Amino acid sequence: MKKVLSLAIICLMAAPVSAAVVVDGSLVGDGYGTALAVQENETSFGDNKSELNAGYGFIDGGKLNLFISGQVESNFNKLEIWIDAAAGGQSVFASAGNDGAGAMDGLVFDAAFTPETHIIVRNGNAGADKFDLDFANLLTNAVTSQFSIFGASLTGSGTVAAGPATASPIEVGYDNSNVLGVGGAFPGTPAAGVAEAVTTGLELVIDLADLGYAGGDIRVSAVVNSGDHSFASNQVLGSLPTSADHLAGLSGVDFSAIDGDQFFTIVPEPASLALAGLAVIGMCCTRRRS
Ligand SMILES: [Ca+2]
Ligand SMILES: [Ca+2]
Ligand SMILES: [Ca+2]
Ligand SMILES: [Ca+2]
Repeated sequence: MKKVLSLAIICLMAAPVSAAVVVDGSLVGDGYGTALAVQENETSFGDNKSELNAGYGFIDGGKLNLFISGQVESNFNKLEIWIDAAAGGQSVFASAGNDGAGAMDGLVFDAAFTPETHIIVRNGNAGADKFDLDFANLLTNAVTSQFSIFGASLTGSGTVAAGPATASPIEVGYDNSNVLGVGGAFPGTPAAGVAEAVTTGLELVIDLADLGYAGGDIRVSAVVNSGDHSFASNQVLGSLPTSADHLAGLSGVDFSAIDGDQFFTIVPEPASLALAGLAVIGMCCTRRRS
């Protein structure tokens, strides 16, 4: 028993501290770790208006925690996020029909990226400030939409209620105060380290079941697009090669023909593995007592 307890203690010590994430649009203190994708292009959609500096994420407690540093302009430009969390999915984008996303139909993903989920984030003023999110299940074409997540504000913390595409709420935090990161001198290459210096942006906590997750890695792709989804910037994570211009219409883009991965990969953390190990140890202890 003493040896078992020692093993358990070692596992706990080895695991990263898994304090509750504060879903506020800041990655400070939440244990996101190092960036999984870093922007290699000065933004073509305006310095500190629309820029995707870096991507972060981890899987914990039955949730995907996702953080994209930077911001999307408050003119209803779109932040497109695709998530590949399961077998199957789309190699070529075919939208669920929400929000005019069909303008991107025909976008070819990297060969190793087959999303089941498409998320649209948008913010601006339509009588009042608002921040909206759509979550589309690309396998069923069900869509969960939530308008004015932060009330009459562009930023804050809030929740997307469960809906046709989601059995659980999505937690959302957004902070658009970034003045660091990549600049606007496109096409061009940002100075080393500037993208990783940004600590604010979009933060999402999504239930794994709503992603169809059954284990393994989760892959994420993000692009800043125009308000009608028809003219994309050069802000993509994983990054486009350096000195990229606007992608323009995504319906004519083939990410598999562009160098590098236009997605990034979230690998289950050692913490999850340690907890799984503890569960096994717990089962052993139970058996011994019985
Ligand atoms: Ca946070
Ligand atoms: Ca897939
Ligand atoms: Ca900037
Ligand atoms: Ca590629």
